[in-house]
Amino acid sequence: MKRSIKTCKSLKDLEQLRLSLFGKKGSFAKEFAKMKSLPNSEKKDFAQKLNADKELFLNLLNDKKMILESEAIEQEMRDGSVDMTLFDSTPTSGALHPVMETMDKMIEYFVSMNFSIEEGPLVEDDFHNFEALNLPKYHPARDMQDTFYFKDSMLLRTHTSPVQIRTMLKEKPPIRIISPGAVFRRDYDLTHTPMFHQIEGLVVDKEGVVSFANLKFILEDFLKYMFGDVKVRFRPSFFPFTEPSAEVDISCIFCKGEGCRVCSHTGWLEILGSGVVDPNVFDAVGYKDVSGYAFGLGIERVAMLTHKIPDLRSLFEGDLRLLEQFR
Ligand code: 2NM
Repeated sequence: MKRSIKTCKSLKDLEQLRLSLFGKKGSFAKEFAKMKSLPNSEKKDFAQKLNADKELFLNLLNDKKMILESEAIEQEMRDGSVDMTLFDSTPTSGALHPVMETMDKMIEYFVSMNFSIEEGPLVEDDFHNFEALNLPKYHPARDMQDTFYFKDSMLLRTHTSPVQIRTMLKEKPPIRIISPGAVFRRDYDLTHTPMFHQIEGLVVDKEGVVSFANLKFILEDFLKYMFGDVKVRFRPSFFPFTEPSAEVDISCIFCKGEGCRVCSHTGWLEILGSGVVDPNVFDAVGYKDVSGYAFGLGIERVAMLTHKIPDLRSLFEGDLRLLEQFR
């Protein structure tokens, strides 16, 4: 019986054992009943022995009950807790981030037009990011860029134009490239994040081969590929690295040019910067008797317009509820 109590596995079984010992028809009831038929001289000894046994078994039962109860509580806690290391085998499909999807679509267009893709370092030096782009030190146009600087005039590139400079330094014309990638500026508000993505393009050939007319054709065709049936407008502008320069607008894709809040009631959305490459840029890379055009645009802005994403910052919060909408 002692052994049965010690090896008992559940509170229910233990209760059965208790009843078989201490129930109305249990062993102890039967033993105590025997007392009546004993001679008086033996009663005392018998009762003492029986009481000692009773004490012993009550203790055994109690101890075992406490052990089983605490085991039951531990089991309950284990069952109720979540095992973070368990593998969830429910299949889920990922989604391309809208910025990358938009970038891919842009790259697809330019690759189909025979442009090659060039990439370069995110950490640049002053020469490739500014100096070679007709932005000499203390030029007021550098105020246009709020730059993240490291020591020794190293910096996070503020545009992907240094990739164009690197390409021209290592290759001879003709050049026909795009440079997609991340760029960095010290800006943070509703419409600016310190990191965003750009695609820039550069076409260079012998003097007179590429002209503003080629630039105009490619950009009009590109914008119709990206936005569908839109009107395209070239507006004179200024960039240190191009002359002449133009900003390129499309008719507002929300109000079809009628005027709405997105286009600030102008009917137009500004998408691109572009121009004919300034001779100073070619001088900086040692190119002679060439002409070319270049352009650049921000990818987030296009992704926001085509997907109607109202807040730029939501693109960088890593919230799955945004991504799930693009599966
Ligand atoms: C823009 C607008 C206009 C540009 C110029 C060059 C380079 F390296 F050829 F000089 N790369 N990108 C350029 C020109 C970029 O972005 C708004």
